Amino acid sequence: EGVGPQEYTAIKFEVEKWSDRLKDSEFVQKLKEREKEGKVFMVAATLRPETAYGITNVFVGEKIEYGAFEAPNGEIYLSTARAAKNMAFQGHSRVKDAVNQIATVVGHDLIGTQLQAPFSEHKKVYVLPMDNVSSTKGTGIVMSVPSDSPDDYVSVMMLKKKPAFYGIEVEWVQDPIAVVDTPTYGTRAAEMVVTQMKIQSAKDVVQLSAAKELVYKEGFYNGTMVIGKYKGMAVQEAKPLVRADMLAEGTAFAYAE
Ligand code: A2H
Repeated sequence: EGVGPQEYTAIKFEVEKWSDRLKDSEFVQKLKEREKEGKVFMVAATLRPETAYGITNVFVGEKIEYGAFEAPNGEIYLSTARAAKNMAFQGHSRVKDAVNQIATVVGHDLIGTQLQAPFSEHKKVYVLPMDNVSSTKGTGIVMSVPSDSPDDYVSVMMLKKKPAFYGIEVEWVQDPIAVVDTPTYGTRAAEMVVTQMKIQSAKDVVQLSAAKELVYKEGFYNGTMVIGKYKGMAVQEAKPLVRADMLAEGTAFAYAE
């Protein structure tokens, strides 16, 4: 882990339709009773909010336990209990109060849930599984940007190859979107580096970590936005502007840990 606190942007994805796996579940029942009090969102923590235009899906860990927590503004957020506690100290959750954990669900049962993603070119995105999601980082929910993240690209590639094996529909895996242009790797930096390094699986952790380093550095320091309000601007300059817009619109909030 790094030295100082990480300043994440916590992006909110409103739940459009729960997975069929949650049909008749106590989880959905409990939320139904509360939904009139506030909309339900899955919350993903990112260090690269300017890549949100390229979100194709959201990842959860199948074995990770998530809770639904009431926020002071009346909205309901899905995250790990650990993150909800951090949010409480930062004014975004009431989980300090035990009564404010509304319901609990395991990641496996969230697969196939449909979410609204107004900031992405794909307005509807699905929840998909990823082995490398950590339960002790961010909210335990990851926004997937396969154009600019080798982790996300490899996971999406594996899901697309064997949808039945992973228990998903192939249509839930949507196409990458060009977000950032880089001098060395073009607009599909993650795909280019993963292909060049012949990375076949998320289990190639050493290679994948080298790919991440290359893609992140090139995208963040040498990249130019090719989409959205800040098209043509350097990524480094666009990042704080996109973040500020999302915070102002209420589609995201600041989250540190
Ligand atoms: B980033 P750091 Cl395009 N488990 O968002 C695993 N990974 C997680 C996570 C968790 N529980 N929570 C967040 N993350 C990912 C976008 C992105 C990210 C791009 C490029 C680089 C990048 C799209 N995924 O991160 O360990 C999230 O992926 C580069 C570091 O706290 C989050 O930002 O430094 C990043 O890891 C946070 O990683």
